[in-house]
Amino acid sequence: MATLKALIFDVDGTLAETERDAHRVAFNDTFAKYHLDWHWSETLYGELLAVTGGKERIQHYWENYRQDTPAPNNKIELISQLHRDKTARYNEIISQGEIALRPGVKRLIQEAREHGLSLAISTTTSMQNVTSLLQHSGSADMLEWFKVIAAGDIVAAKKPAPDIYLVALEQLQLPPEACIAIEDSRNGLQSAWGANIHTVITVSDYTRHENFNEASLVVDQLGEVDQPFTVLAGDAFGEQYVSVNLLQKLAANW
Ligand code: XBP
Ligand code: MG
Repeated sequence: MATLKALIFDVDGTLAETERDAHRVAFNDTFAKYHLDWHWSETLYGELLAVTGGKERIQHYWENYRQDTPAPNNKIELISQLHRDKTARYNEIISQGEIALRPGVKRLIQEAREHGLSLAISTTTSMQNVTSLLQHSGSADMLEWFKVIAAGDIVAAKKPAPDIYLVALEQLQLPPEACIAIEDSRNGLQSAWGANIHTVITVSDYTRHENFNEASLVVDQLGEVDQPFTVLAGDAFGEQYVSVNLLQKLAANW
């Protein structure tokens, strides 16, 4: 039996559906700007998501799909430059405010605050991207609600490695059994579970077919009072949406 003290949220796919209409578009716009004949279709992007991290994804694509594109001596620097431009473009897209938070995200975060739980983020994407998503899709002060934000290149090994969750635990100064991770992908689940953190999965557009065997609960969305979730695996104790009460019931069974 564990007492829940913190929720640790993934970002892309979990807080918002950012991948297809924001990250993917930003990558493609950047490739066009650099006159590269690269285009990531919605389907191809789903395959490429197996590799986490934008720079790592570009390198993986170049080396495995486009060996016909000549590589300059400063290839790694060029990838970093492409990625900087992609981040700028992503921030432009997010600042238009058209990518909404997923159902139940803001409600659960507010509920957690009312219960005195700490909030953290554990993500592969950059601090800059997290900041603009919370600001434009959440609210002006939402960033301040999070005690810890573990993001991007602060770890050498990105998800599915556990490192980014281990950083979050260290900064929260909590043991894994006092926390629950909210994730949307197999890579994210492996990362959290690798740090011994129990995980609730809210499947996203690109991840609903993935294997979530190690998860405590798998749902199609966090849900709202008037918009119940569908339970895909695990026991939701008859609840209709992911509430602090439900997360505490899950924790009581660890
Ligand atoms: C998802 C990812 C990220 C984004 C791109 O991370 O794999 O790499 O697709 O982000 P998570 P950057 O779900 O863990 O947040 O281009 O900023 O690396
Ligand atoms: Mg994710």
